[in-house]
Amino acid sequence: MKKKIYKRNRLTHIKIGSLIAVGLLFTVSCGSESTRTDELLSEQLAETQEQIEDLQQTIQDLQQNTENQSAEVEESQDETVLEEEQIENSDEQVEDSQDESEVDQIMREEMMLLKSYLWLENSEEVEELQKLLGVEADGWYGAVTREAHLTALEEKGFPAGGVPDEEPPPCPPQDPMPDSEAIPMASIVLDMDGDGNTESGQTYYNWDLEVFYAHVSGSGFGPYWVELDDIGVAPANQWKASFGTDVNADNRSEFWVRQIPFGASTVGYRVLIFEDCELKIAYIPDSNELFIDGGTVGTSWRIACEVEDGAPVIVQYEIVVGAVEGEGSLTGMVYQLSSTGFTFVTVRNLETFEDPGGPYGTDCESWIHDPPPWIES
Ligand SMILES: [Ca+2]
Ligand SMILES: [Ca+2]
Repeated sequence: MKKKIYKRNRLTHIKIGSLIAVGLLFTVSCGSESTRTDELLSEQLAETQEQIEDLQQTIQDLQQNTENQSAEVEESQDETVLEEEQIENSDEQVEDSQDESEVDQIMREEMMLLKSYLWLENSEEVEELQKLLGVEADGWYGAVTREAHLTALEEKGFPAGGVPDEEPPPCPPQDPMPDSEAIPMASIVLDMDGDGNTESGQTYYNWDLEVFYAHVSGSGFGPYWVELDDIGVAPANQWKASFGTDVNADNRSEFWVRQIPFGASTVGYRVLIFEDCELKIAYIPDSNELFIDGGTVGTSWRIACEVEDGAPVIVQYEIVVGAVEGEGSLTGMVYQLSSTGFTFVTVRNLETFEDPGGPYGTDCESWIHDPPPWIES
């Protein structure tokens, strides 16, 4: 546009130049004519001057227009630049706010993943987590959610500290125990399922069936019971709730019941555990024997809670005093408690094991009721 205006101006200048030249030539060539001719020339000159003035005015007008147009062009260019800048700025703002909301979203999601949840928790937080994980959003934290949660955490390299341990479904209560009479002895405190809530352990006897039972019940637990086999020969055998332990340090109590009388100056014990929603007898492997404590001067037994290769174990010692010093024997059967009962670990004897001299069982015992009689306080 500027170029066009410039061209037009140049043309105008050339035209004016030509007119002035013609006028001057005319004046020079006609200088010596008569007065009439002078008048005529004057008229022509005036006319020419007028034309020149008109042309000058035209030039001025044109220049003015050009300036105005340039100014307008610049102005509009400025406006365009301004508009472009504004557009850029608003683009940046949009991008900024998009970035911010994306960062917020990512942070929210990561917080959701890292949050701690409870097993079988039912909450809006779980529902949000499930939506994020892309599993059915029913609001319950169960096995499917846990699996997806673990995978998501692993993908991001996040710790899985907030993922709850998978727990078996709550145990249904057992059918009622046959109508039985509680053995008159104080019940003992246990936590058979390790949930932190204590249960009460007790023994019962059914006169019609002539059967003893061990029975455990508590808030949100059971009741559960198990028949105690009668291994004694004397009809007066009685099973009594004795004490609770956690010999394998899994926070789940073992329920010790003793048979009285078991024999002269000895006491026999059964150990009960709670596994797979059942109260069970933890037997000595391949045996119906009881754990025995006590004895005579010649032969005695000790039950000890000890450590074997770093693992808590129960050791059943049998100590035989020989007629002559040095002829005695000491044998310790080492058992480890597992979910199915006791498993045999090893045998200790005086060749492989130095007699600690008693009292035994001071390494790993965790008695949560009265200390057993062989622990000297
Ligand atoms: Ca409990
Ligand atoms: Ca235990």
